[in-house]
Amino acid sequence: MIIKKIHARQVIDSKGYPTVECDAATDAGIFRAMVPSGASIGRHEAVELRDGGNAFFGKGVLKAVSNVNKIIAPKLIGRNCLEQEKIDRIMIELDGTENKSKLGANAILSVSAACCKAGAASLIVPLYKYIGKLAGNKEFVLPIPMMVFLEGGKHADHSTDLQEFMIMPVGANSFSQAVQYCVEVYHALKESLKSKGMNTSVGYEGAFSPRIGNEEAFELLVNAIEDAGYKPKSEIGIALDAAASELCKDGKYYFASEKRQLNSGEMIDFYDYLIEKYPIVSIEDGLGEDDWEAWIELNKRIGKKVQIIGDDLTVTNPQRLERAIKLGAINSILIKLNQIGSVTETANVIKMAKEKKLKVIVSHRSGETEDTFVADFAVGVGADQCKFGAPTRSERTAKYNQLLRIEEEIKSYKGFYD
Ligand code: 2PG
Ligand code: MG
Repeated sequence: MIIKKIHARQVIDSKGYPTVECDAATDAGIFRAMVPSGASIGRHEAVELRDGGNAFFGKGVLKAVSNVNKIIAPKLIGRNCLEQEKIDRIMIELDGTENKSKLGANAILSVSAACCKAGAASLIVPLYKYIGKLAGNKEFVLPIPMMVFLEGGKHADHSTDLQEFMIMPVGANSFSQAVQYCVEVYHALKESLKSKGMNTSVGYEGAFSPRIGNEEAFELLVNAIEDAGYKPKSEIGIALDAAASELCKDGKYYFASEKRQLNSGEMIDFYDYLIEKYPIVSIEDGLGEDDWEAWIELNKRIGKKVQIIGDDLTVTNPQRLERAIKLGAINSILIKLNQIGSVTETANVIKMAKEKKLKVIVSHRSGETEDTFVADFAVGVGADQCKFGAPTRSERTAKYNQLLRIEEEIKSYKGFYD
């Protein structure tokens, strides 16, 4: 079906900052995509184009919007919306830079995702199935959710140095049961915080952000899992996103709330200690984005026991993933569409990761929107897990709820230990 119109505009994301929204029109209707935005942004991510200046504290995206409307749209109008790869290639070539700094990854991704939705609609198939076709995947499974319950770092004020303390319902038998486990533990945690006189205000992703120590967070989670009637580890595990690049300065990791600093080796010892003491099943960005040697050591030391996930390390980038695979730095990869900036490139990185038997976790950003594209994308590419925030706040629940809808069509749910 022919793309008749492409039109972008500036809208607002869940953090209250501008982001790009794009409409792609065909005879089947108008298909809309919105772009998310991170707070702890990896140094090697594709460029999110911001206007600078005074408006919106420099965070406006009118340049990116204009790049869609004036540069990208004229080249795509009249093309077939089913040519996803070609559409993405045209935009990559129009940009012409390594990191999409000319047009902006936010501009390009908005068009890429809107055209993808138009493609699915033109074939009258569910979006996840269409994405499966694009990604060469026929095995649709519901991903295991990784839900964040306590957040600090750049995501909340006055809380932990480590960024995200999540739970994974590893013992659930279906996606809807996994959601139930998580929701029950979330409310158990809220009650326990209240009973201790702790603050129950939330951070960017809907997780609680009380003033607590880093290790205390694990204790609170274990207690909440038990309070809700579940068994830590066998039924519900803990996943950590340290977002360690944010702690790292001159080769040292600073824990401001504890006024202590660790070197890379001490960080690895710290994780070794944590996984022995708590039911941790996964560690994301345990080390800084360029601390390669230490990553190799971390994966060697504890990669057999827990997931070692690259996020800022790999930034959904094929070259960085290739290096990580070659060095044996990770056993899992976090995938964020806006780290690389197009549907096709993201699907290709996932293919690479799967070929090397890495676990694939499709993720939101701390700044989100009501768009649920990423939920269909996770199922379409056959991701093992998904990370879409807390089971609260509409921009997060929109994704989980979309997966609940998809579950009515496909029941397949692989266990964590399968
Ligand atoms: C992360 C993400 C999402 P941000 O580090 O994994 O939780 O955070 O979007 O701020 O980079
Ligand atoms: Mg992360």
